[in-house]
Amino acid sequence: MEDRSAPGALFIAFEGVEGAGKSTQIKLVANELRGVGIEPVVTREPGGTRAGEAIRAVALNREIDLDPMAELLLMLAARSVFVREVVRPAYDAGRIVLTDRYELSTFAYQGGGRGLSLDSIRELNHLATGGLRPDLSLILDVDVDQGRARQARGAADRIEGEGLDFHRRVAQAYRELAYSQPDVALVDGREEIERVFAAVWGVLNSRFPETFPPREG
Ligand code: T5A
Repeated sequence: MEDRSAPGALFIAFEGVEGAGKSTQIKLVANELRGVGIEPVVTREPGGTRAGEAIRAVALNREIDLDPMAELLLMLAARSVFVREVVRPAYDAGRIVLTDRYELSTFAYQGGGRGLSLDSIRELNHLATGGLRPDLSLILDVDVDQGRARQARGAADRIEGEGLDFHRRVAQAYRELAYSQPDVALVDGREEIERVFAAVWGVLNSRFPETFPPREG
């Protein structure tokens, strides 16, 4: 991140394919933080703001056709508002922000999945975020089939409804991102929920021990 504004501030993004367990792990991390007296800001992308939720409704609506560039620009429009209204104020106030998806989703889905140029995504993402990057992106790595099987039955949204090849390219892009950047960690998300949580907390504890103390037991 470019400018650390307040002591204690942290911005952590949870990433992964559909049904990887991001929301589940965010809830567990938030509860554990509350147990040590910290109330985190829990949010998601696309969404987290009024404009962002409206953009999400369009971007994920399977009745609406979007070409890959239009999809990218919608994600980034939502992100621009998200940074300005949610992340930046919380960060400046020294809060811990836990978000379900952020910029790696764009590299994985619009880059790996849709095949858009990573350089263009990087440039446009920088414009949308003003360079605000997570302190850590934590990717929950699961097999695409396993993630899809975990999701509630019901109508898939526009992106969930893409074919297996698309989702495999997304998963592969995530793995490549994990090995190319030091502020990205890959956690095996295939285990049962409590074991994944132990691994997630272990990563957080090793990176930010003052905020995420060792768990008892
Ligand atoms: N998108 C987003 C882009 O294309 N580009 C972008 O830039 C951005 C920001 C957003 C969509 O937008 C796309 C990507 C997405 O397609 P979403 O709602 O965030 O949509 O994405 P999903 O991944 O579809 O959300 P899910 O809620 O399905 O997945 P989660 O949060 O990863 O999974 P979770 O925690 O809700 O768990 C799903 C189910 O599995 C169980 C849970 O209890 C739940 O029932 N579960 C487990 N079961 C067994 N073992 C475990 N370890 C489990 N962990 C969770």
